[in-house]
Amino acid sequence: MQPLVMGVLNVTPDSFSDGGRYLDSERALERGLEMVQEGADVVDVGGESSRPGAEPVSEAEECRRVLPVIEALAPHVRVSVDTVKPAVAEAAVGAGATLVNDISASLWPVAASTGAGWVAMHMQGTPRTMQDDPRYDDVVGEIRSFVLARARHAQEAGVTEVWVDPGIGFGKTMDHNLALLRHLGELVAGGFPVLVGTSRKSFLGRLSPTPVGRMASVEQRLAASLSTATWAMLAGASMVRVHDVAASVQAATLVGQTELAS
Ligand code: HH2
Repeated sequence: MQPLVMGVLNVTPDSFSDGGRYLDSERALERGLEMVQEGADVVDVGGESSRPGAEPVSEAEECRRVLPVIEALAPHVRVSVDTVKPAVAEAAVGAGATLVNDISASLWPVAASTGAGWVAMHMQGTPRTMQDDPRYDDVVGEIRSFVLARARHAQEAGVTEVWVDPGIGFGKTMDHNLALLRHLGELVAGGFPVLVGTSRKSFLGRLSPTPVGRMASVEQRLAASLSTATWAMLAGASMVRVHDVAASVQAATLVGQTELAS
């Protein structure tokens, strides 16, 4: 089956890639509708940045940012809410979101009580400190066990649509991220649909060819973002979370077509 594309829409002043661009609801809605035109299957609306070192925001402020955008977008496309706060997730589902994208992997009770789908993502530590010194004995095995255990738990609690996500960049070094991509098939074999988000992340800035010693800017990470998204889809990911929707939809279509070819 053709993998799905989830477009990122951050209604925040400080997200690492699109921070400040869509803080205004009108502009956020415009970008959301543009993503629909570009072929996004899901638009993921977030009101709190999770970039390394990001400051938390209050529940009221997060709701103020995301709810009007979710309400306006929901008639046009499937909407997910990117939050770690139960009250925000609940309000977002009330406003029309049908998927809770949860980087804390703890909100399954909200999904169970509202009937929404749920994404369980792995993160080591919290956004403030997660990149300080992440360590694992067996990064692939530990993350696989963690997300699959949470996913089974959610299923037992009555959540009918459960996704798992290795959490690229969330308490992971470059080597950890690459190992997770290399061995993604092991997570896919766990039996839950897999979501992967590599889009424009900083480890790609270090891989993209630029003058020695320089990081590629977020705008210079399209090729690496697309390559890693395509890698993930070929390894069996059922959805990729991306900023560059139009290009990623082309890649997803290509992957879908190659699967049909004999
Ligand atoms: N990455 C980010 C945020 N949410 N959710 C899932 N399921 N998987 C991810 O890899 C993921 C995520 C970070 O990216 P972004 O939203 O662009 O930036 P910020 O956290 O600064 O708002």
